[in-house]
Amino acid sequence: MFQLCGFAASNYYNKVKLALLEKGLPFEEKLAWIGETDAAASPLGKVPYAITDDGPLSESTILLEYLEAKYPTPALLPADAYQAAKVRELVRYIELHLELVARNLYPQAFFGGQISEGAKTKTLPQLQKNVAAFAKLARFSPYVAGEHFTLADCAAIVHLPLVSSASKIVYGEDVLAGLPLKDYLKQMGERPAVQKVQADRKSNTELMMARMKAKA
Ligand SMILES: N[C@@H](CCC(=O)N[C@@H](CS)C(=O)NCC(=O)O)C(=O)O
Repeated sequence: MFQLCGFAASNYYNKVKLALLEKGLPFEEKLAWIGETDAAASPLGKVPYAITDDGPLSESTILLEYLEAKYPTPALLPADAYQAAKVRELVRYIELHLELVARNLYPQAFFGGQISEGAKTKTLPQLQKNVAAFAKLARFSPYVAGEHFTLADCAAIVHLPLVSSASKIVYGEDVLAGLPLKDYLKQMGERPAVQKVQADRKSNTELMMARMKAKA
């Protein structure tokens, strides 16, 4: 059985969990906080990682690709090669050009830390540029890639709210304000898989914060 390892407060963990739930695949969750990961399965110590019937595997997008290849139906990638590449392009933009850039803001936005003025000044124009580029690709009609729920939605649902709130908290400006994110998330929130991921994220985040407080 596919074992998803990590913790449900993690957006990358939730991207994979959402795909598993949307595909209706059986899986187990194994709680592994940062610092408690399996070095053989996740050499960088990041979450998520998985123990599959074929062996250990790390990197969330690689996990998605593995699941899609191994269990092709229901499909979260279009059959057409170009359309599938367009979905992968969206996933890449969301993660590399939006989430990873916004991640510079997380220590201050979510964890009570302070980031340098230099980092703040550098990150805002990067985010603005990358959001403008993403806006040219994203469809939101009603799904990120168009008419069907795809892997791009698994990424968008977990990452975009963080990009939005981190920029609001740190800059007082939502860099995603020009996108129909609110309506999109409302619609996605009607899906049972999304509801399950959000409920688990909430309770695991409370646990994570309590652990952080106890350690401080
Ligand atoms: N590229 C990785 C990113 C995963 C990631 O950064 N996960 C965070 C938790 S949300 C983590 O493990 N952080 C600890 C670290 O980077 O050492 C993936 O897609 O799986």
